[in-house]
Amino acid sequence: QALQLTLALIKPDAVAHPLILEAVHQQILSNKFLIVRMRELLWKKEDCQKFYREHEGAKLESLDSDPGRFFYQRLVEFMASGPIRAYILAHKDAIQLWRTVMGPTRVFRARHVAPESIRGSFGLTDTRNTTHGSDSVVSASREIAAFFPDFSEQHWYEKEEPQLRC
Ligand code: YYY
Ligand code: MG
Repeated sequence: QALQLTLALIKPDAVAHPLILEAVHQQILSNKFLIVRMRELLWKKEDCQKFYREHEGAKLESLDSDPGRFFYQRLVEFMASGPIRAYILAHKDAIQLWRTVMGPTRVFRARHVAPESIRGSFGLTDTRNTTHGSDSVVSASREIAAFFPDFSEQHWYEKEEPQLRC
């Protein structure tokens, strides 16, 4: 079975805290993800707006009527507020597994239904919720390209992935 790729981000709230950063990294390792690429960067606000606009499928003009608008601005401000760490992770079930390891989006819910998850353990608010993970194969490809413009998925699947499979 071929390995699947996902984009994982450690958000500014967690990168700023050495013990939390280390704990999240350990979760990646203990769940047997392969770290394909990793980088730390400070995100420009415009890139952040573009990333979440595409990600939410919301056109800028439609944001006024979008119920997501109430948090869009604070999300963008937060994601550009400090360094983040981006990973390309591989696993046979990378997308779903990483979302499970992260836990639910909303911190109150995460604390209650998945207290051992990353967000259940470290999430501060619905916005400062420690990590991001792609939600589908299509968004994973787009999100990987946004953070790792030099990474060729096709090349990885042809040359590297066959040697990593077990
Ligand atoms: O994919 P996931 O991160 O779990 O949630 P999304 O519904 O895609 O929302 C993306 C991002 O938006 C979330 O991680 C934090 C922020 N957000 C927020 O600030 N307030 C909310 N009520 C919901 C989401
Ligand atoms: Mg999402």
